Amino acid sequence: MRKITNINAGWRFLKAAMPPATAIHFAPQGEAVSLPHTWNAVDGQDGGNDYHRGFCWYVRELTAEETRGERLFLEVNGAAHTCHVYLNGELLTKHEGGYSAFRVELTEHLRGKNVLSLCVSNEDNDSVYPQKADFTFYGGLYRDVNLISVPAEHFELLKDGTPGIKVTPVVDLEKKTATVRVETWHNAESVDITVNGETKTVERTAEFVIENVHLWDGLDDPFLYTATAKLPSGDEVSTRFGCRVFACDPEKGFFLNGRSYPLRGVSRHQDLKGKGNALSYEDHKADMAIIRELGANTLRLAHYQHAQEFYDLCDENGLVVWAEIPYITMHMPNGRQNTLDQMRELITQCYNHPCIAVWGLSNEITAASAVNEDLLENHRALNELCHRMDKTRPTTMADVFMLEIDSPILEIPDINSYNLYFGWYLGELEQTDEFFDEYHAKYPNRVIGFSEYGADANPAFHSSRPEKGDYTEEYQALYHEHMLQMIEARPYLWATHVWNLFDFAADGRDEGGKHGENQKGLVTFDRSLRKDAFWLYKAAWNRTEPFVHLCGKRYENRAEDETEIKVYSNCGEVTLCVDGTPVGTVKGKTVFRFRIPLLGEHLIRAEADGCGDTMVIRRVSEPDESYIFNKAAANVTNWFDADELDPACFSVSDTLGEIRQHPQAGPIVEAMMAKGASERGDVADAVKDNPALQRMMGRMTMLSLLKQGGADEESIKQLNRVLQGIRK
Ligand code: GCB
Repeated sequence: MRKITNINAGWRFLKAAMPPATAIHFAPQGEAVSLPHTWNAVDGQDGGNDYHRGFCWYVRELTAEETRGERLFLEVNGAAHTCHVYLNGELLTKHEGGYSAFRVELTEHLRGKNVLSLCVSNEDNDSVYPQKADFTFYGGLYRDVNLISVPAEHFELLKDGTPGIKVTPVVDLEKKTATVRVETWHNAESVDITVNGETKTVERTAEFVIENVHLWDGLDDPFLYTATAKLPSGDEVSTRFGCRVFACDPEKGFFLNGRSYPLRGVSRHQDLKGKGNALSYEDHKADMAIIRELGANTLRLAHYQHAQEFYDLCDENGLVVWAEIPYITMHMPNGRQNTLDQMRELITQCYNHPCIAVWGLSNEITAASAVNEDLLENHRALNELCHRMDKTRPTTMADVFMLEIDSPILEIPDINSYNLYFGWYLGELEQTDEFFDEYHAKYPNRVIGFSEYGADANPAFHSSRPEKGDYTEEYQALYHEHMLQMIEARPYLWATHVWNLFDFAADGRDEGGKHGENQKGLVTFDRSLRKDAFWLYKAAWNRTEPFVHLCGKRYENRAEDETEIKVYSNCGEVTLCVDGTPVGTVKGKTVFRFRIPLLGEHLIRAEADGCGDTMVIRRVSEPDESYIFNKAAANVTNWFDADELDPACFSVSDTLGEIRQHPQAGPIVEAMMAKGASERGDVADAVKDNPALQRMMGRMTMLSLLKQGGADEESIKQLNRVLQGIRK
């Protein structure tokens, strides 16, 4: 019989590099910790990019009861990022890669008294991914650690953390049948495999046919079967599986079980405020509840292998998943083997999950690396590995916006996706639309998706004239309103994923009024607050629970005579009441806009289909400064909008592209750009040498470019005065 003993409790933690014998010696003085544990729960979330990246030790004595059994294996579900396992001071194995599980056999090395010590490191190096990205690379033993005791005859445990059983269902939608191939790995002569009440005794592999198959049908009906395999010794493994057909069409997008099923959802990191990546099962479940409430039908589980419990939750809840390894931002010539190892482990450990639709090879890998032969080779090797290990799922890649659409790297994965941040980091919102239109026109036979998009918002900041870079809740909402429409108008996009469902730790960031956080989440890092943009997507995606949401609840003090009241709802008609009196009803879809005069303090209520939402706002005489993050930028906008511009002449509201073509105005902005470039060194070189970036900048207004470059109010005014003197 197989016995699994969880050993999360009772560890001693030492935050220092030292030889194994020293670690054992000092262990009693170490901090008593229980797993899951990370040593970066605080310093990895508070900004400064100064969290501890180094070697730490976890030491634990194993009891006689825990070590009982014929053969004993240690299972580590997540040791970030490199782990050396010692038993009684003897090195048993080394594992590289912080997000996948591994096992090691202890049997031959057990003594009377047994001390397990794990040296875990998140130190930087040039061969284990990830090394460059914004999210915090927490170090720790942050997922379960178990002992598995099995009889001499048992299922394979070591190879890439295999579950020992692999299930491949192939569905015939017309006949309503599934042919289910079950492969097993073990050291016995035969195995009994059971699927759907039928048992077959075979050497290793059996095939079953399920008639009238009950499909795994996404959110509507994520039905799961179970396959069980048992050896004569009594060792048993089982896995759930789902029968479904995924398909992608370059024109029509994604299909589930033969019907159109546009994948619309969000990305998620495994981390939480105050806990780092050391999440409990309850935390995972709480995240899933928010995802279900939102109504997303797909998740990109970025940027690494997530916990098995979470893929299980996706199976059970019918989410279609993009799974990936942390081959991210920067290609490392010494890292090829690590990418292959991590991908092998991902596919071996996750193959049976029906939720997974695609394997992601890399993320924005050309952001800090050139497309050279080594990088291409690495991608080809990964792609071949995926195809060899899994004949049923396509590969994909998340491309960075400045990667040329005719780059040879795009030909490697089966389907593609772009991360685009027009309207946030660079450019205007509409450039996203143009990008996809151009791509689709040029490559009508390629499947393309939108793997990341988002804008940061700190829910403390507000504006009635939201704009890029102001970190207001209102700009984030407007950004996503645009993207929602852009996506709805392009059904060919096989999947779209908001970056990100939750704010997350990025210790190197210090922006938008917070240290150490990426604030592109629709929900705050501690999950306590849903930003307005959350309700936008809920209105568009959640079809089961009617609701109305008043936007701008946190924007209480408004210095204006008239104000916009915006409502997000999945109902078809919304009525607005001010101080108890109905003032209007709007019919529509998702976004409902009203304008009302502001006289003093008002009680605002929106109603639809028996649901309601209420807020209080008030008129104030001066803008509430606490709502403004970037006061300098806000001044520029106010000044600029108030100014009278002569439309017959150039101004900073024209695009760089238009101004550049004019014989008199062109050289002026070129000179200004050259001066800026000489002050910015290598960044400017990257821009100069990148034609895609140059084209994108050409479409931006001069004002937007200058603000993005941090220009002060005076120099913007100065340039505007000069341009206003030049007739178009
Ligand atoms: C990206 C990365 C993601 C970042 C995101 C951002 O393109 O893939 O890891 O967090 O941009 O917010 O800048």
